[in-house]
Amino acid sequence: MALVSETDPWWKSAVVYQIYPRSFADSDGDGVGDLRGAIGKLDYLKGLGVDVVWLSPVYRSPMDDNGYDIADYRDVDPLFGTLDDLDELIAGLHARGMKLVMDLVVNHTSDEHAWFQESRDPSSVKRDWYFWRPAREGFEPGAQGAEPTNWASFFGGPAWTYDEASGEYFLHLFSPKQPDLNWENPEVRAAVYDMMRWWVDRGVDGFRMDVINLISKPIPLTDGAVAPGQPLSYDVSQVANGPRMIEFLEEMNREVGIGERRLFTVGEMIAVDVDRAREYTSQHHDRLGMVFTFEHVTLDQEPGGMKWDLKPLSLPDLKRTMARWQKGLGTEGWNSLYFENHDQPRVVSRYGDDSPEHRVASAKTLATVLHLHRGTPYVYEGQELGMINAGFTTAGDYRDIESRNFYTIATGQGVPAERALAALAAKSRDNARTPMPWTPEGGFTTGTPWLPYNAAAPEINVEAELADEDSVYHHYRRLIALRHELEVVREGRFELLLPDDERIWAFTRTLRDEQLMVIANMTSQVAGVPMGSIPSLERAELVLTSLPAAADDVQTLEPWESRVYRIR
Ligand code: TEU
Repeated sequence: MALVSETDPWWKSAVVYQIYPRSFADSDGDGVGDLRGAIGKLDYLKGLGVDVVWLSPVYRSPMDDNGYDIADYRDVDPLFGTLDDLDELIAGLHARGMKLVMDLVVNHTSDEHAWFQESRDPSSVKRDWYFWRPAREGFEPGAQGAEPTNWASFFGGPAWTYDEASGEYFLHLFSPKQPDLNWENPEVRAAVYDMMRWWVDRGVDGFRMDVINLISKPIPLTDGAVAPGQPLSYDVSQVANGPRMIEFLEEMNREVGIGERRLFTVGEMIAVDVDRAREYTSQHHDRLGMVFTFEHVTLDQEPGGMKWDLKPLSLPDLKRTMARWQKGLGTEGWNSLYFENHDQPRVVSRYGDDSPEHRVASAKTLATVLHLHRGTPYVYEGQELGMINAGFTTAGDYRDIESRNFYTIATGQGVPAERALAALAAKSRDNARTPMPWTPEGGFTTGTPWLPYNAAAPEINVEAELADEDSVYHHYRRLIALRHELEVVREGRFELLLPDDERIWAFTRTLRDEQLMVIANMTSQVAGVPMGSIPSLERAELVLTSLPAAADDVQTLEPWESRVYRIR
């Protein structure tokens, strides 16, 4: 007899917490976070109530991209600790009823991985494990424009690097130290599945799959569309969602036993639309549990402009985009719900108001709307504190490869330094990577942190927020508890209200005869609610609010006030 829980994926009621290990907790005073640091914080995570920890890469790596360049998939980098520490982390999580999801970075390896080292030799059996190609026809190898295709790397410059020793180029969609694996080769796939099984046997509960829809490439590799005035093609659709994506995902599922073992999977996907995401996450197939889309985090980006050209967010755009995903994935697929991760700026600075006056209320209200959508919510370390952007002002403050390359390339092309710095201040990945402030003094390390603390750490830190019942932290704790408690949060049908309203974000979630209504003022001014357009609140019970005390009626909302009503 099938148990109910076997047909209902367990992650539907789960909340995921992302640890970016470098910035989470440092146990040995070298200024870089590590596994023993994380082990020391498990009770903190349990207290917040999260079910799953997604651990960003801790594998052996030269750290060109902070570990997203892996040199050995089966070992822990000494910077972070040892395999024994990782085993202890897994055991510590399991003992507290939490699970561990590892980051799986298999679109590329590090150029220092043994596979790539072997592949450098043209006569090696591993030559075909990566994409080696001769110069463009009619071009001298190594000459300008001789790259096999016109693709740009996501981190700037061409996606091909010339290797003089063999006279050929290798493909790297990210840094030259991150060569792309050739998934067309069955040996590559077998090696990846074998490694995944090895981790599952070690006790991990699933995988967050880095840029997974880039693994199937359009063969043959050909030029992409070029925007006017651009030397290279930034046409992501050219390289994403290749023809064998579904086949590879299903094969991986079978070979690793993902469905059978009820493993958690989330695929990070650049350039995925709702229809494709529904195919990838369909409950009728064993492909992916859910995907990370980028649509709702590119709405403040000027399309076709310079990378990170800023555009003010339109609230109706954000609401409608999220609603389209809610409807589009429907009951067949499943959504991931996120505003932050290690690549995105802090949401309270981005879509909220990080001034001392409105920070707490806007952080809570952004959390409320996100967590009460249908899907699996993600909390990125520090988001539960309402942490704000780093506030860096000089190019030298940035450590991230993408940020540093961006600055060099933009200013090299004549973009004024102030404009490039303004873009970095808003969008740099380092905004999310400042060390986790555990105490007013910092408390992340006894040494010098690899990246400075946020200047707001004396006010925004774990110690202060644990002690304050009205803090952003306690609001997150309540939201997480609400999801565990109420079936309607997990399963309820989503309906957006007031789609065109520029100030109010309102929606309902409905399951059988139970309804939740979420209503939020997304501005720093008092806002009126058009009462005729929302369900009657006569039999409504207020279950959560962003303000310590809410007024009786909902006609007027304070700045960034949000309320959750339960109607039965
Ligand atoms: O991110 C993929 C990715 O697309 C990001 O580079 C993103 O587009 C960019 O940072 C937004 O400005 C994943 C990882 O999350 C990221 O940390 C890695 O650098 C990247 O893949 C390569 O592994």
